[in-house]
Amino acid sequence: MKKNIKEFLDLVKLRNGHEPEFLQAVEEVAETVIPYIVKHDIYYGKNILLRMVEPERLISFRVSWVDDSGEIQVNRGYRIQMNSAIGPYKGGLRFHPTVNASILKFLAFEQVFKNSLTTLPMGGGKGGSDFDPKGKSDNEIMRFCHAFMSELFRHIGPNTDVPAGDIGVGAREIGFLFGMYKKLRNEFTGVLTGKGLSWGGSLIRPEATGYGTVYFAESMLNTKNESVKGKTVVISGSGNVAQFAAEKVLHLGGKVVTLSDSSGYIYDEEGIDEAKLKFVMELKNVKRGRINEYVNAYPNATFVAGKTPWEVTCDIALPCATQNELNKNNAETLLSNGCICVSEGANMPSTKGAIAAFHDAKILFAPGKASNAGGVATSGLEMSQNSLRISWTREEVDDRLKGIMKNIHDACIEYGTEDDGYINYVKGANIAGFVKVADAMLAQGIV
Ligand code: NDP
Ligand code: 2IT
Repeated sequence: MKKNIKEFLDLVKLRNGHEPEFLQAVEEVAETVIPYIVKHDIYYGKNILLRMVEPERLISFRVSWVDDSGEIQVNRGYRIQMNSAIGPYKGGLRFHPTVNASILKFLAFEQVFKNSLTTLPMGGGKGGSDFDPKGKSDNEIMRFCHAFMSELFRHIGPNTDVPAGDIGVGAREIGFLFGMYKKLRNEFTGVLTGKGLSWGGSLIRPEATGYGTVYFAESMLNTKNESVKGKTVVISGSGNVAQFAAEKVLHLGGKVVTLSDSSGYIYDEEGIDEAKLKFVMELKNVKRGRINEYVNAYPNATFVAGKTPWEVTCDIALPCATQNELNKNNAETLLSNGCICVSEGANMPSTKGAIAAFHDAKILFAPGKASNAGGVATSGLEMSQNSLRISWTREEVDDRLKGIMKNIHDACIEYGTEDDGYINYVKGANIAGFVKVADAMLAQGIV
């Protein structure tokens, strides 16, 4: 078995040696999926995983735009169309200076498995740009988004590829992107998700990733006759996912004590209640400020510069910022402080060493492709509503989201339960996600 995995990874490394994040994501999948393939004749010898690590299409393009001082700026735009076996490519757009092909390929690869887990008909894709939205005016954001879409529009469509938000791309950016797509195509369609409510958006889509991450934590805790109620929760990030994860923890009776951004974290021992969370949402989404401003409004809280919140004692940790933000040392600190549950809101926030530490300690650990799938699942529900030209109520969408998160949890139990009864959610999510895509690829032949 080890030989099969090594040979496969050696080949992937040979082709993608300069892409560390992509290799990290592939390695995690290969280690759990190859043993499953070897045991199942229908998948064995078909090079399915080798086909899955090669994007169906990788698009890279120039984005030129003019900033407020009249300077011409040039950024690089991408769309990775990874796998369309079970539906149109689907996945977010990330605008962040660190964006490159490795990061987008890891995200697109994860997205294929995640979208499969949602039970909805969506293939996997991801895109974005090395554009940095921080400090840009609304007009600069608009000009950049319009320039970006003036190329992307020819590669996407409601039945081809449906982008959405990710880091640095929220409701404002989706609006500008949609406006340019509609103008160029002269079509009003569901080509993007995360749209505003009056122009095709779905209720609960903004909340869905964070809510889903907490629903998943609750399902994991229930397997141990535990729940979020009364638990102390540490959250990283202060963007879309972190904000609504915090909101759902409060709904379920937990106490949130941290939020963060790339400058550091705030610790509020008294708990970030609904009023304080409202302040954070206004600060981040309207004023576009920094999380350290929290302590000016709430002086009993502290700001810890340059650090991540994993040193704070908690029962539950929800990493909701970015990839590789929680390493082996952080994991060991969480464990020695008594943490019993980690549900990833971000994509691949835990390093390989951190995941091994959680598994060795046999705590509840959910990989992002399972626990943060609520966002893209609700994007799938937005696509359905667009096709039907109707809008479901908040309760209808939330009920469907809860049902999908429960299905994903059940699938992880089915494919991930070890002989000693421990649920390995990484193995469960990888195999369950793989089977559906692999079956579709086999049925469609070598294409
Ligand atoms: P936002 O842009 O809304 O927020 C990102 C947050 O993460 C900010 O607080 C940001 O801080 C912080 N962050 C970003 N980069 C870093 C870094 N290098 N180090 C420390 N903190 C960082 O993004 P989202 O909330 O939408 O996304 C967060 C994560 O969730 C990402 O991993 C994304 O892929 C994932 N995700 C998002 C989904 C969605 O629907 N939006 C769905 C599923 C997963 P700062 O302002 O300082 O950069
Ligand atoms: O990583 C993700 O799942 C997202 N950024 C959401 C993708 C989507 O299409 O809603």
